[in-house]
Amino acid sequence: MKIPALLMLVLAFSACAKKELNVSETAATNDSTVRQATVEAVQPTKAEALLAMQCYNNAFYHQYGTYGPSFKAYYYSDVTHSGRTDFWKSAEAIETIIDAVLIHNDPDLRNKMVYLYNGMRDAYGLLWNANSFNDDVIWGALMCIRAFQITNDGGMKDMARNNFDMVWARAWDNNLGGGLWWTTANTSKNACVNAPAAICAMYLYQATGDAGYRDKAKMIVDWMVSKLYVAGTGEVRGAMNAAGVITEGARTYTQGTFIGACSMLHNYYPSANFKAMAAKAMDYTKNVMCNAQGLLPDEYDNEDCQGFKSIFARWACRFVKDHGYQGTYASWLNYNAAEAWAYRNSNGLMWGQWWHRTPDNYVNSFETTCGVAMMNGVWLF
Ligand code: 7K2
Repeated sequence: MKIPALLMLVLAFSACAKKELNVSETAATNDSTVRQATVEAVQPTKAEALLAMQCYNNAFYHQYGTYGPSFKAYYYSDVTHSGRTDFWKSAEAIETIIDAVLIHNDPDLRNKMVYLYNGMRDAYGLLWNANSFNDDVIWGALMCIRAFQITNDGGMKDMARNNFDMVWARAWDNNLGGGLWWTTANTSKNACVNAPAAICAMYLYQATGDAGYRDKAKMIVDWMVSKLYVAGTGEVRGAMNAAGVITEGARTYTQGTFIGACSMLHNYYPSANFKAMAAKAMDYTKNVMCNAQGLLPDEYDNEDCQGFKSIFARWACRFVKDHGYQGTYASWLNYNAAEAWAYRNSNGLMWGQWWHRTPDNYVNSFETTCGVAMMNGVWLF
């Protein structure tokens, strides 16, 4: 029997609603009680991981017209639909739907992924050289090359390649021994451009066969190891300024993207230390950045930080899968997925504070990528 699309939508929407909590609502007033009480949170199923993505789309996805023979779409920045999510957050929200497409192979999600990509082309054009943030351009290029891996659409590959090349040309130099500048002002070299650029370059190498991209990835990570990575602890620091002074510490996304880059480089340079450094960076995140129960931090410093955990989840889970680290890290990552889902709101949205209930009326679309990426990420391994 064919279920009408509208009915499907209604079913999906109503299923987003949170059915039960593992702790009483009153316990949510006492943080320490909640943290203790929810260690037993029930592991979300794969169907729930798909549902989480669908709830996200119900809240934020907006299709706004045709794009050639296809359609274009964007994610709203928040539940009030006050406007379009900005460039880099859009790229990361699309990375989140890419994660879900890879897990579920769901045709509706795949279509939405393509329409969202079209929406980026529609809003920002093909070459993003007007954007002075090299990190933004790299997040966009990374999204494109990952979408290409699913669709084999040459336009996606070209967009990734041309934008990566543009950043490389304007941002790499030998000041500080190498590394990409964060913006065109050339004031600091940050993890948030270098590590995702290394991942993007490895995917470009795989997509084009051009070994120059693999070489660039290695140069970037070697530079990060020399300047931003702390060998004794596994911390991946955020930035070094033009005077060579470290100006930012670790974030979950500096850890996650470094882990992702090392994880890929290991396959081509197995005798180097890449896999061990990735594991060390995982350990730092788990043992130093998480709370006593292993819950990832809230990262509410500013609005850019609120979605960092989705980036961590993506690359940490892939590392676990690709290098067989389930025995070491699966229960920790599963715990985070379970906690995020346990505290979803009545629309099935998960904020960044995975230790108490998401309010029904307060959520932005970047922050809420985190739980979705975490829940889908754990189904990779
Ligand atoms: O300082 C960098 C980075 O190292 C740090 O982790 C984050 C969060 O802030 C910036 S990156 C954020 C920028 C990305 N491009 C668009 C800008 O509007 C945004 O500030 O503190």
